[in-house]
Amino acid sequence: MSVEAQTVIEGEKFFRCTSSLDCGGRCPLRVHVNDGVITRIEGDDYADSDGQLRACLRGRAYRQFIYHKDRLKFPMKRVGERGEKKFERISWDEAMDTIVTNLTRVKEKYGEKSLFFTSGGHLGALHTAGSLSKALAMFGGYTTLYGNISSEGAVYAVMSSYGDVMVGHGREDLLNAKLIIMWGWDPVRMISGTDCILNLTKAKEKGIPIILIDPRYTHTGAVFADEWIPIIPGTDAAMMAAMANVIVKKNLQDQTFLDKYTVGFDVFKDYVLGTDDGIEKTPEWASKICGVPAQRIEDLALQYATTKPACLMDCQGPARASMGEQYNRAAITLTNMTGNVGKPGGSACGGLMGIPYGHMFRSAGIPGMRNPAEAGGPSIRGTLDLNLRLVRRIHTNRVFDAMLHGTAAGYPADIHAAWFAGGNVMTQRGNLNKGDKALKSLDFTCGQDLFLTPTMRYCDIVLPVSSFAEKNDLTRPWPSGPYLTYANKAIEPLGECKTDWQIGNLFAEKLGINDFDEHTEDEWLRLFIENNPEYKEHIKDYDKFKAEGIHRIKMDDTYVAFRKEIEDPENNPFKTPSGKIELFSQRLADLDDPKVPPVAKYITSPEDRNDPLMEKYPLQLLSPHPRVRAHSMLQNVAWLEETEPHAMWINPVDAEPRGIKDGDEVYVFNDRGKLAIPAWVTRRILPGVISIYEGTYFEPDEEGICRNGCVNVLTNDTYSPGGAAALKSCLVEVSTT
Ligand SMILES: Nc1nc2c(c(=O)[nH]1)N[C@H]1C(S)=C(S)[C@@H](COP(=O)(O)OP(=O)(O)OC[C@H]3O[C@@H](n4cnc5c(=O)[nH]c(N)nc54)[C@H](O)[C@@H]3O)O[C@H]1N2
Ligand SMILES: Nc1nc2c(c(=O)[nH]1)N[C@H]1C(S)=C(S)[C@@H](COP(=O)(O)OP(=O)(O)OC[C@H]3O[C@@H](n4cnc5c(=O)[nH]c(N)nc54)[C@H](O)[C@@H]3O)O[C@H]1N2
Ligand SMILES: [Mo]
Repeated sequence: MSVEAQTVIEGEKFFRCTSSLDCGGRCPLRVHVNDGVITRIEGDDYADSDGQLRACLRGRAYRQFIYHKDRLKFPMKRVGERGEKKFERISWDEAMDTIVTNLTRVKEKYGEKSLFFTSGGHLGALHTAGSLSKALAMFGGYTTLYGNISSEGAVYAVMSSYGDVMVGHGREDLLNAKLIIMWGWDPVRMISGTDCILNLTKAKEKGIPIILIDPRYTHTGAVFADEWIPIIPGTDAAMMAAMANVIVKKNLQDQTFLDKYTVGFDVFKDYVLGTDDGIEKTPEWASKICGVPAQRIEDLALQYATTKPACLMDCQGPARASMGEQYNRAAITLTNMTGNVGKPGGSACGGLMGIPYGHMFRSAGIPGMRNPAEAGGPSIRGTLDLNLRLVRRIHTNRVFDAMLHGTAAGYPADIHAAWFAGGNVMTQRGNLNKGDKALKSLDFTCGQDLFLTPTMRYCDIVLPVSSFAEKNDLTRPWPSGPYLTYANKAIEPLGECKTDWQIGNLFAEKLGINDFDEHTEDEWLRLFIENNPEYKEHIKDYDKFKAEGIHRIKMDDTYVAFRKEIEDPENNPFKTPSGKIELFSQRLADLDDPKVPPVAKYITSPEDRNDPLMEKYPLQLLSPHPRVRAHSMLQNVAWLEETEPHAMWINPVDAEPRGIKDGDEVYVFNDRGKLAIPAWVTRRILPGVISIYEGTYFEPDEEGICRNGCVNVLTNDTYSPGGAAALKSCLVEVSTT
């Protein structure tokens, strides 16, 4: 422990830490340690309470996570069937030897592409699977995933429109808005940056009108919204097109802005007026699709177009659907029509909401190494053609299908072995019953985690990983800053746990690679700061940064996406081919595919309400992120579970005819799977829609029913034409038997 620990209570030290989980925020924590054991975890003590970055209930419960009785402490080998929980303790030597022997065997028999590798779980700089991916590249290479399961729809929308992903504003900018529309955005639950809720609270106190558009009356809606407009999932682009229609008909669009900064608005105008396809996108037209009364659509359009500046907050979740990117593309079009881009109090839309400072997209880490298994073939740089992007990689929501069907089905490889270095695919990807077959079909599997997750249960060798409190690292604010964090090691690793970095090094050592790791932990972390422009600009004194655990970046003005592009367009073109914001994208037009229209459009898609499958499975299933977990992490932490037991949201209109009463255990099913879960009968969800939070472990019983309510036994393992994982496009039925 190199940082000078501070003493507040006799015999007790505290360490300045943060988590590194994929949790929606990044909170300073004070981890109190007595005799090598964590006794308490407290939040930020920054003197200026307005600038405090306060941890949510999850951060406050980390002690039960770190010391959970189910923590893995030793390497293990599987002694039962894949998927069962039967394992035996082995030594690190035996574990690593088994891995090397089997991977070598598979590589020699089937080639390097037959090894699948994926990582995740730790949003830090050093203790990630960086060293392991480097060692695997030296070993010969591997096949991996393409696409961000969180935000690929949003990424597609912003890259085609703006050519850039930095589309967020500093959270304090919410106070500059005269109207806030939360369109599928629920930050009370998903956090959206640790400084978000304080600023939203201030916006509310300031009297700024706040409107929620969501199929669910969310926690954010309940606390902050003046009005909830429920909407049928997957139809946002229709309602947005109708708002655009109203704005155009009243000539309320900011034509000067559109002419100066954008291209192709006329093509979108032809779409909303129906001059191109004969269907005018009126509020009446949209109302039949999205379920929102026509008058309400018209009034909102007028309010939005005449209130300046107005902040339209779209997000990533609604875009995780079979035509998801159109929601973000349409939101981008609306915010441009009203001239709200690049301006304080406005928004660029696009669902990513990141700002550059401390943003997870800007990483520091061990320099990577080219993966030889991906060599050759066409360059995919800059292309929006998803098929091209998938030439060498497997779509992130298609991993199981690729394992089962391989090159015969057009995938880049036939997978025979897999290494899961973090991430929990057997809970967090669509269609887990297919996953069960896929993982059972492999020759060899291994992985590392803090827990015996469902994914680890399918591994032949399982390695135990240290938690964030057991290592020093730079951690990344999610999704925005403006601050940088350092998580200090507070305790020694539990049992024989190692970090991913150490595991990568050990694997390289076993392979006989000499001088693989050039630096110690402390040297690496110092180097990351020296070599990364973002850190280097702000961190002048490493030791001070380490001791304080956080560096708050003083900003002259709040960060506003594209401010300089709008204020000084001559010198700051957008990074699109035209140098302007592309409401019409020629790159998309060139693809000549009706499913990737060059302007935003409402298009029906599989497993929305137009699908004939509705007759068999008449309910749309949403699976938002859980308030009491970070995906599948913080599973079984009693303090958290107690605050919100796992349950399915269902409207009384759907519950009554099915004989479902509040608290009843019900079955939810479709052709992909079946789960059991208690029902929460509530008017907080639109009729025809149910909701189950993602992230409870996949625990099928002997009949294949997941009695732990893991929603991904039901979801699709497909993706949209723009690459969004289609997890929210899912039709089901519910019954009591
Ligand atoms: N139905 C449905 N499914 C979804 C979503 C949805 O909205 N609906 N959302 C999707 C989204 S946005 C995401 S980001 C994904 C998340 O999907 P994953 O990243 O696969 O899920 P996590 O539960 O975050 O898994 C992280 C795992 O890493 C482990 N871990 C933590 N720290 C470390 C470490 O330092 N090293 C290692 N080796 N392991 C570590 C944790 O114990 C945990 O098991 O889920 C997706 N799945
Ligand atoms: N507590 C907690 N916070 C988290 C996470 C976590 O696991 N737990 N995960 C983090 C991660 S990795 C990510 S990517 C983000 C995810 O953030 P998001 O992806 O935005 O969150 P989701 O929970 O998927 O959904 C947001 C809202 O969209 C609504 N919604 C769903 N479908 C539609 C639709 O068709 N139209 C409209 N208008 N609304 C719809 C849902 O009801 C929900 O309220 O959250 C982060 N924050
Ligand atoms: Mo995510």
